[in-house]
Amino acid sequence: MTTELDFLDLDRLLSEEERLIRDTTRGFVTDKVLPEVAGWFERGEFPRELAKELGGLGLLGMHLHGYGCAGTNAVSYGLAALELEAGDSGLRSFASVQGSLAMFPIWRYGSEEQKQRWLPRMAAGEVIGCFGLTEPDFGSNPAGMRTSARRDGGDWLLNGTKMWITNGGIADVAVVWARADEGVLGFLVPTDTPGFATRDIDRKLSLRASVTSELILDDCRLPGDAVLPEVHGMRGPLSCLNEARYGIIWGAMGAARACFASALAYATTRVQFDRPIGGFQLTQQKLADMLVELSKGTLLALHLGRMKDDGRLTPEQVSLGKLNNVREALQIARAARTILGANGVTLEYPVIRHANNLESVLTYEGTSEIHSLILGQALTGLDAFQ
Ligand code: TGC
Ligand code: FAD
Repeated sequence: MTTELDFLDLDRLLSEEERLIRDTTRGFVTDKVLPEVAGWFERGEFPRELAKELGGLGLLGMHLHGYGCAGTNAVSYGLAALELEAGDSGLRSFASVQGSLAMFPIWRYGSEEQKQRWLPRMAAGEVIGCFGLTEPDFGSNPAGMRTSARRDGGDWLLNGTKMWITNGGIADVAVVWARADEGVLGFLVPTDTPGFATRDIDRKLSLRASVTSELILDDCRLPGDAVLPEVHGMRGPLSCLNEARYGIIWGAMGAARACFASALAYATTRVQFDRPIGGFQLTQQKLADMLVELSKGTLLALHLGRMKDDGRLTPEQVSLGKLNNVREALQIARAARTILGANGVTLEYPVIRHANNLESVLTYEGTSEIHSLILGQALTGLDAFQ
């Protein structure tokens, strides 16, 4: 990586193993993703075969231990998320949902039989998972969910609709959160179960290289052992979000780095008024601001990663990281877009794709407003959610 892209020499803060994982992921993105991703984005597709390739590299559920998972530290998981998102936020989303939102709840709250049944094939990318929490009427406030689970003899019957579910239409198993008499429970729903259906959300202008779907549960009958036995209440789904939000803190800096690199290269070669546009002070101001925020955000991600590896990272600290890094990544993408002028609005360059993707990243996994309120509550002790 050139000095401009690692201005603070953060490379020196990484172990040899962490660098190896980062470089392997970067190589995969360079060889297999970058040549194709504009086409995937344009056609609105996520090639399913990528799942097995990511699995083969050990990138799915990589920070989980046992059951075929790589068992890396949190910093390595973050570095991989950064490199995947430097390719496209849709690719990082796939890995986040698979590893942190579908595999993590099974690993953390599942029975031994559930872990054995699902995790090794999910780590290999042979089985794809999704995470159904959001509903049409309950996004920022998932505690209001209407999807219900009721007992019917030894079985469970699930009814309801989940909305905006990444990987929904390509999933083999859905982790569905539903309200039961005992409180909110998590269910493992094989997607070929009668009463389960999906409908992909079309006409999406952001995160296009990712499948986003509605999940429909219509008297979906599940055996008694489909429930995750080790958790009930909103703590279940919200704790999974910590894992995925942590990956986004890193991932957003990948999208930002790609935009910065593109703008820097363009600024030194594009000539107007007889000189490279990088020679104008206004362009230099933009590049300097981008560099400052990229460097600070990456340093923040690394600090939070080291805290996670020490077992000291709190959900509120994750909120700080997600709020800052996604917001700044979006600013970097928008500034980069202006430097590229008209070329900045085409798929010939990665910038508008990243900028559009980051609009979704700003909203999912807790909007920037929700993370501000989480921090406000931590500071004042006062809940301003309602
Ligand atoms: P609240 O009453 O505060 O808490 C209920 C219970 O949950 C516990 N808890 C947490 N536990 C672990 N980690 C967290 N981050 C937690 N937040 C809360 C809490 O301790 C309590 O436990 P217990 O045992 O005492 O019952 O919860 P609330 O319902 O008032 O919610 C607060 C709020 C607004 C912060 C929460 O609802 C929230 O975070 N809303 C945002 C929703 C969201 O982020 N949805 C994401 C859906 S998934 C997604 O977007 C995937 S995109 C992935 C991709 O494509 O990459
Ligand atoms: P709303 O909650 O309706 O919010 C609308 C606006 O109101 C936002 O600006 C919000 O910040 C603001 N607002 C809401 N409440 C307050 C408040 N108390 N104070 C101030 N402002 C407030 N969900 C899943 O479960 N699984 C997935 O895999 C998944 N993947 C997604 C993929 C994509 C591409 C997208 C776009 C979303 C995905 N989501 C997923 C859903 C995502 O988590 C929600 O969109 C998000 O939580 C926000 O919910 P909402 O869209 O209903 O917005």
